[in-house]
Amino acid sequence: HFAKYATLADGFLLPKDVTTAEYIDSLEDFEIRDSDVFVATFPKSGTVWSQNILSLIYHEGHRDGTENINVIDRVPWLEYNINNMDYVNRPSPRLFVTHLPHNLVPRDLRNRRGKVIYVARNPKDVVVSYFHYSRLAAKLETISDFNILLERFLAGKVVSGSWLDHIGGWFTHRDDFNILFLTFEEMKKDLRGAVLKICKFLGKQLTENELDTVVEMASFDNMKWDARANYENMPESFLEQGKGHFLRKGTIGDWKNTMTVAQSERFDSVFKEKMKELPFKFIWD
Ligand code: PPS
Repeated sequence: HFAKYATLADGFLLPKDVTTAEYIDSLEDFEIRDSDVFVATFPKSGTVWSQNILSLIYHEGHRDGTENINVIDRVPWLEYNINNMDYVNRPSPRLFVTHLPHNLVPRDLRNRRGKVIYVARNPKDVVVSYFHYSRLAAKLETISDFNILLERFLAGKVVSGSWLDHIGGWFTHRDDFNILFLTFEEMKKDLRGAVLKICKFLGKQLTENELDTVVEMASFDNMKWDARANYENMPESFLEQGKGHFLRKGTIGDWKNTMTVAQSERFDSVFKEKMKELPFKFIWD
């Protein structure tokens, strides 16, 4: 079943041919600068959205359209260096994104060097988004039966492992990091407020006009047609074009259109009690 994936310690699953366990091990010693900024997420939780926001905040050439650089090159994945960038010698401030659990990121980051923005999303919407995405993403196994995917998600057998362990790990160890927690739902309800929170956390002062531009350009409707941000430029070996859009719906509560009542109850029976330990206020409908 898992021919496409490799398993790391603690059951963390990753796509096999975009990285290796050895490379991820080596990240332990990757030197972090105080000016480094990381977006950390479980997949399908608002990663590309947050990458785009960071890119827009930091790069005037992105905001004013004078530079045509893909967001994935502005804010590359730490653990999947797909474009073979020289991460060590990148000029500051370096922006990165990661799906890694808290214990596998560079040691310096766990010692409060650099900054982390952790974005979490209602896990019912996460699993539904993952389900649809698995049809487009060449690196993921396509699972056409939602029930099978749901059971795997609940058992932590999807890429990046257990949602609960991921979010629980980052939250429990929050004092090891300079970290800001945000939810997809609060970004959706008040994007301007979320961008302001991010700017405050990063110590970045934008003018009102710049802020307006970031908010406008990071809206779903704008990103959907922005090739730099919507994965249109990803090679077919990553994303099979023509099968659907990476930016699919971008809403809160779409899980209801895929999950049956029985599946939702099954989800609750495994997750609800355990989720009470988390402080996140997800919106469920
Ligand atoms: S990945 O593959 O892990 O990087 O995916 P990720 O980017 O975390 O999640 C993809 C979902 O985020 C939605 N998205 C947005 N929603 C609202 N506004 C904006 N601007 C936005 N950008 C991305 C995207 O549509 C996916 O969610 P679903 O529910 O599938 O539409």
